Amino acid sequence: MSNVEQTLSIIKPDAVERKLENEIKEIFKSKGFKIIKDKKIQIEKAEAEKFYKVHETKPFYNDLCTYLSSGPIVVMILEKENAVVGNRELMGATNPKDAKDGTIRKKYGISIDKNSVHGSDSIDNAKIEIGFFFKD
Ligand code: IDP
Ligand code: MG
Repeated sequence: MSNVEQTLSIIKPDAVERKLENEIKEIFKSKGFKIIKDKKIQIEKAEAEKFYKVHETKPFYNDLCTYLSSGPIVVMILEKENAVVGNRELMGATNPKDAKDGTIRKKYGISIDKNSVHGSDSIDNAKIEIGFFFKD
């Protein structure tokens, strides 16, 4: 049974700023993810607030939204068997200090807020997040 899924990945401002876009894309491709769509954009803070609305009660919400809108990001639709979980595994733990060897956050993450990548955490959220950035 094939279980091909799509998930949303974001290369966050800290990684784009360090010119890691191509390196990170190559990691995804080498692990069997297809990059179905991608674009480099900069979003307004209000859009970041919508995107991260699930975190609106958290103490870090304001800084998180300021950060995500602080510079260019690369948003991508990734496709693979079990892409949602597979991407979360490849990203590693939210805090790069806790991320395992071989994960993107271990390799590139600077801190819990500047952790280089975002990935959808469920199939339902993947659909919502893909729709958020890729409307057609
Ligand atoms: P995730 O990105 O691994 O799914 P979430 O808990 O969904 O982690 O948090 C969203 C983002 O908010 C994280 O990637 C990180 O950038 C930031 N964040 C999460 N927890 C903290 C915190 O305790 N302090 C500062 N930033 C945080
Ligand atoms: Mg999350």
